[in-house]
Amino acid sequence: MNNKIETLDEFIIKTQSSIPDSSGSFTRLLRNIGIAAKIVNREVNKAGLVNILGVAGSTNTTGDDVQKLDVFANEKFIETLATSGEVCGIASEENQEFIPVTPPKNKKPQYIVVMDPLDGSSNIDVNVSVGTIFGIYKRKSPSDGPVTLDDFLQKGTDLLAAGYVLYGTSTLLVYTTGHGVNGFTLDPSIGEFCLSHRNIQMPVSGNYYSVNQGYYLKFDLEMRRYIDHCSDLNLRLRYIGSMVSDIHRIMFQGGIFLYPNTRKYPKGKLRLLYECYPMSYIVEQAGGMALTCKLERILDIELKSLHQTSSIVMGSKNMVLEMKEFVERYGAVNQ
Ligand code: P6P
Repeated sequence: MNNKIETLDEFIIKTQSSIPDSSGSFTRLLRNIGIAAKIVNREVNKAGLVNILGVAGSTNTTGDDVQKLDVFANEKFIETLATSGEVCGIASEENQEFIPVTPPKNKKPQYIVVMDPLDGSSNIDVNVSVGTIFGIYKRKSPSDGPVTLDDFLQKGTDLLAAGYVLYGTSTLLVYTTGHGVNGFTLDPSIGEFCLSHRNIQMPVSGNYYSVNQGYYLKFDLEMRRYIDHCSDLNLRLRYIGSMVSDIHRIMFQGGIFLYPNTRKYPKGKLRLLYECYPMSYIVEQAGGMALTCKLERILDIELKSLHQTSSIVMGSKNMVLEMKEFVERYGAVNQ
């Protein structure tokens, strides 16, 4: 029985051959994301002890109150990514505009990082799990020029890698480069993310559905009918208010996550670039599905603006296909 610990760094180096033209840059970038996650984890774990709880007094692109830990996480990820020397630009939920990164001398960084540095931050003050979501693209503009908005307006199918960090009962980093999904658990005693969940495969069905029931009456008919069906089947409703946490459960136990459009969010609430695309890439790589409530594949949707939102239904393949039947039967899409 091989019980040798395999660290994230070792795993990245071992699998870097699967990354096109990997000159070590991609490896260094992923390792820096792991470093930033460890720094944020340290603060998340002691948030109750030091004065970084509570609202920072500003709001982000969706009008959510920005919590101090949001600001800390955003700053740490930007700082760590920028000093990696591998990133030419960053887009963050916390920043209205993209952030160009000045390259080190004699380097022409090729990678763009999009991120939600602290997803579900309304949970921070009540000690409920939160997460980080990230995606990595290759720049499209010439590498000797400035990074442009077009470098960020790429579809989900153009992602090179996507991952999330879950700051929960333990801290996990889960990511894909298009060759399956692997999970790494942080071992605080050695300060390393260690391979703990190899080649994660999502169950094709499950007993959980995850939706904000409070908006039920504001969903379209077909969504309400499908949610009624989940209830009729006595499925268990689990909704944490942090997409990373809700999807992480589904990755292992199966189930379906829904954030449909409502009157308040007619185009959906969740952000395509740094929430829906990366999480959908991971879900598909684990054998699941991710669609809009109008049955478009999330990864295929054209991105027209940095903070564009979308409705989303994602999770176990058979459950998403069943939801699709309800949309076809009750949805305005057929009228
Ligand atoms: P609501 C967190 O703010 C988030 O972006 C996702 O992580 C989460 O699934 C959703 O919004 C929760 O939104 O409207 O149910 O509070």
